[in-house]
Amino acid sequence: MDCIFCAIADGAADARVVAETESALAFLDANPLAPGHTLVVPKDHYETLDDLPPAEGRAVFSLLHRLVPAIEAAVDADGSTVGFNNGAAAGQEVDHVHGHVIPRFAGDGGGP
Ligand code: DGP
Repeated sequence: MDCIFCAIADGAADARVVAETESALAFLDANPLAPGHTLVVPKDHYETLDDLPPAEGRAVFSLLHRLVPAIEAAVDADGSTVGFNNGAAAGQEVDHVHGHVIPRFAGDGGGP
């Protein structure tokens, strides 16, 4: 299977990794919508949230939960948009579940 996020999780492709647990990985988005835009993924391949087992979901959310305040502090953001594009109809372009953490700044328009 040809999956760029699996390649990043396996160390076969480069990424700016910001945090890692046994089953989840966080790295900077290659096309950031804001400074510090980070993706959080399960290390194993699941296409959408619908396929993600509960334990993997907890691992991803746990890492997201820990990282959001750290990312906001690192880039001096006022908040962040956190979300998943789940399925092609929602704009999911990489078929490996990933949560976006997009730092937001007062006056930047807000909202997803
Ligand atoms: P989505 O539309 O939700 O599937 O978002 C995919 C995101 O993944 C998009 O913001 C760009 C990012 N992305 C795509 N390819 C790569 C890559 O090879 N490396 C990194 N770091 N990010 C990538």
